[in-house]
Amino acid sequence: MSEISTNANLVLIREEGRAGLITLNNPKMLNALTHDMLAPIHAAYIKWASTPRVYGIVLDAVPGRAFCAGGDIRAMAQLIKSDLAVAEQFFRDEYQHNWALECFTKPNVSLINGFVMGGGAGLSRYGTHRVAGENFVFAMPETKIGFFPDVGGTYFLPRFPGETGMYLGLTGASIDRADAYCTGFATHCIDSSQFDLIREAMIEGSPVDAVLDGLHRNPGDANLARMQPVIDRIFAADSVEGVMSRLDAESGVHAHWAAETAANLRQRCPLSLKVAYRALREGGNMESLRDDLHMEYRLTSRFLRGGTMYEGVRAALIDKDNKPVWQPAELSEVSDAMVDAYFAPLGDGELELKDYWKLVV
Ligand code: QUE
Repeated sequence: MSEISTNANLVLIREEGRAGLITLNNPKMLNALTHDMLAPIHAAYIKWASTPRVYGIVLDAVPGRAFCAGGDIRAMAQLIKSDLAVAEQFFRDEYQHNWALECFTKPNVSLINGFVMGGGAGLSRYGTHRVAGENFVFAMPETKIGFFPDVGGTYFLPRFPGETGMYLGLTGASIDRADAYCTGFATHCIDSSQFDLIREAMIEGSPVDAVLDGLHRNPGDANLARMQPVIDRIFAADSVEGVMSRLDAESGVHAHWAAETAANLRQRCPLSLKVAYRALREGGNMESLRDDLHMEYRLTSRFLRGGTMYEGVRAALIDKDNKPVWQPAELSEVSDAMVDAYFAPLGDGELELKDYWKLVV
């Protein structure tokens, strides 16, 4: 881990009064997470965990389109080709940070007013409070880039109501703050014009629940809640092929939605869909995020070595043709044995999450 002060321009870290304040500051890159950002963020949490003056943490982003769009997968695509060991170390450190956040006991408030996707969800989800501003947009879009919903996505998505997490994890669909509030991803809906008040209250050490509950406003009806009965009926199928055939068979008022959803899924990486489906089911039965991250790291290690991730990033972010050529190209060509191989233990290469009490001394 590098010093808390390195690359301080990409992430601003300071203490004010009773608060530790972290601001993501690379808006041109939609605050996509890099190793250089992650290391000082992690170090700050570890330090503040044992700083009595610090009542709690506020994580936010400079005003712009994004809170955090995910990992810097453009850089990751290059690393896959140049240095696989460094690529793997990024994910190890990211998952270690996710686990540290899950163990962190002080108030830990993310102020989110823009895209929060992938790695950005991992930075915020395990805090105590997630405040959604008016421009909040959440997604776990990794099946679009030949990967899977990681950073504990396979742990928290199955804990969304019914099959809504399976729907979001497979399709990569985006949701607004009313939807995110009904899933529990957002704990409060507060317009960004009020974010200064929240920061000030944290700096004063005012009890966080009373502050946020007082500012929260009803976000209105959630599309996702309205769609949940049909999502539950279709995404409860016991395989991706089962989901597809239920979508294709849908008639009546939801036929148009089902056709669009099926067309969307047919553009996703078939291997990603089958691995994500199984990981979301298994993650839903796990007792701890810790166990889930061990599973996810096995998958990550396999995806880094498979060809799909590079191809997905190429099509979405490098060439921007949005025409990924997936191998295998069809769901029917992704065998159970191929999926099993992704879940197999890594031997000497397993993720080893440090116990939190060994991090915080
Ligand atoms: C799926 C993803 C990501 C994505 C696009 C997808 C993702 C991510 C980015 C991204 C956005 C802006 C950047 C950048 C990366 O796009 O995780 O470097 O400047 O970080 O379809 O998972």
